[in-house]
Amino acid sequence: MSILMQKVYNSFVEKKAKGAKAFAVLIDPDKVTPQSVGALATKCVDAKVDYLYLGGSLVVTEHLDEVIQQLKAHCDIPVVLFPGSPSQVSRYADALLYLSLISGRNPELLIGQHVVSAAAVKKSGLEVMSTGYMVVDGGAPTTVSYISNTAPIPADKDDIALCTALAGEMLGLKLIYMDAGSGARKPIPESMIQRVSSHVGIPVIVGGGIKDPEKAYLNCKAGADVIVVGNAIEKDASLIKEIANAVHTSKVGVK
Ligand code: 1GP
Repeated sequence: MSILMQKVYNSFVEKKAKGAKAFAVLIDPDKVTPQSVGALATKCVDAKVDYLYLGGSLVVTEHLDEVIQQLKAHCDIPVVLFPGSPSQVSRYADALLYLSLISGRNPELLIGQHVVSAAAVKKSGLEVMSTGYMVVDGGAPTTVSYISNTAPIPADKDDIALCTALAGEMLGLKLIYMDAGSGARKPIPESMIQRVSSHVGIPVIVGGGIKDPEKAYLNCKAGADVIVVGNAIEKDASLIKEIANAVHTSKVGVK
């Protein structure tokens, strides 16, 4: 794929180069309807949200295409797929986080499902962003650790996280996603974010259990380039604006 076609990835890299931080709202397709997402999109535009992530470990509804089409009808925010399985690929999105679960040792999620879905992904024409997906212990078993059948990285093992991310980067992955899992009791510790982001050059996405603007701000100051929030926003949509402001004011060089 040519550089021009890597529009979404280039936006990650450009923001990182400027020290600007990005905010991604995670939408679980099972928790919205094509009719309800328009209002959510409007709120995200108003808050200057940078990306809309779509996906979940388990998606049981079948309206993903329609949900994305409705989002696109209401806003220009890039829609990025964050799929829990190959069935969650939609050609209507702008880009795909092509996740390899590098914190785990389940070959299916490291390469197996990628092989099975490779032809369909290629045919979709989606911008593919290879991503080292690292699940970190969030204090309680999460859907992602159960479904993936892998052990998360212990939250106090910063060096394991660092070496995992370094290996991912050296293997050629373009993004690192550190995830404590949706609804995690404890978000990723700042010390781990700091350790990873100070040693890898590729953008670092952080999510899982972030519930307030303060935590988002601290995560950015620790080195996260993109903050992802899903659950907390589902409960209180006013957080979209508050967290977006916190993320955007945490730009490197601004106290
Ligand atoms: C989960 O990182 C995302 O994969 C977001 O988590 O839903 O807890 O915000 P939350």
